[in-house]
Amino acid sequence: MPTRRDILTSTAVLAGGAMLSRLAPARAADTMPTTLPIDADVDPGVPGRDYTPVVTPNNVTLPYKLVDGVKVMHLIAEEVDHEFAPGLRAKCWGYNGRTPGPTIEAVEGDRLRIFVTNRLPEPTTIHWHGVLLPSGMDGVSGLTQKPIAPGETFRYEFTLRQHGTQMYHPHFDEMTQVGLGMMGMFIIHPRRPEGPRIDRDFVFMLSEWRIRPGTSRPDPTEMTDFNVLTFNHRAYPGTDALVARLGDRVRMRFGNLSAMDHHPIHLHGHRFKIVGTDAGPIPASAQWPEVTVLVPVGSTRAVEFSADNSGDWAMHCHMVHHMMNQMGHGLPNLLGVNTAGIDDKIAPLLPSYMTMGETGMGGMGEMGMSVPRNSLPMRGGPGPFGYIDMGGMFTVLKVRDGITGYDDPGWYKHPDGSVAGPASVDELKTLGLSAP
Ligand SMILES: [Cu+2]
Repeated sequence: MPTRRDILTSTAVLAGGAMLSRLAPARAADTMPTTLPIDADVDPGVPGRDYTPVVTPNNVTLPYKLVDGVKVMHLIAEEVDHEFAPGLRAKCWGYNGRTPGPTIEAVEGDRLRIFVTNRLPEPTTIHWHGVLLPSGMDGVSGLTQKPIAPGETFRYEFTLRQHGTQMYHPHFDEMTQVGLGMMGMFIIHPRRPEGPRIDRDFVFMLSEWRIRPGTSRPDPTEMTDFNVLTFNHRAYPGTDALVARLGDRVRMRFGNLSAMDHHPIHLHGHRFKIVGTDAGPIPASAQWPEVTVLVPVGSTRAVEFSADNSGDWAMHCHMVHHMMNQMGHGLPNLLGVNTAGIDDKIAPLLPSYMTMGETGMGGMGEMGMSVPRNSLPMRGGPGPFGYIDMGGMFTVLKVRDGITGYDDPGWYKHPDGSVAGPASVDELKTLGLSAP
């Protein structure tokens, strides 16, 4: 039976800081998500022994060096020539030659010493989003530290006393630096894992960009009209396929450092539970089932599910404008317009002109319509049944029996009779349904 005090305490936790301080000051520390006493002295966590390492599609994990029991890491802030998908490259800012930066991975109780070298043309800092640490390590320029000038290297050092899905990004000229790609994921494994063992643990950073077709510099001042939407800064068809063995227990962690938009990430063929935020794990009794997880700006969400359904399963942001690539934006609306004769009249002025969109915009990606150099067509890429009509924040989860690695197994071979196809007029007539 819960006591009255327990009930008051849990109510206070739900209601936030004000209630907390009035009703349960002594329990405040208990609300931190940790399986480890804050002052515990433990050995550095070892990959494979203490945790199953995460996989960041299209990206890597930051290496560390062990020095006197401290995990030493090095991030170099610099300009990066980044490919969003075959056909589109841009000058972005990132870390260690890539954007987003490498995923930081460690274990609750680890002590980290992270050196940050600035090779940008302006100052920077790194803020460790959601990580509980001393105020002076929080990386807010002007408030908790001096900015790191070009050419300087700063040292950050702190002990991890929580676990969960965190992020890192600058807190200096945020609009420019985050808008140009300076961000990364920061995964902290529990010292004593609870719950079912996770077989595959995928990490995604969600972000959005404005890159005018034909240009090669993202515009960080854009506030509304983003035209490149990315998983780990790649747009489909540039996103890695996600591979899982039938029956695997899969975790997916999403962080969102887009300038303006939340992203509802939808997975086909499976149901998952939302198991964590950037404040830590959600108790099993409070997890709820979903097929779409909304990842707000400046937040992380972790979901878990059993990959119990063989096939090729789309995973994408459900905002339809976020499944588009550059050339699909800002078009005139010609739906239902009688465009007969327009092409003939315009051809003498613009030889490559072709009116499009009067019957809908499906198929525009595969028309091979001419696009400016260094830009992506409206959407998609070739699939096993024709053209896949989605681009941007889109990828495919491939669930197969007997898979052992992460190599793309190719397209799913559907059992006979299990693929939707055209119905015959006879069949429709027999059922009394009107045929076209
Ligand atoms: Cu979205």
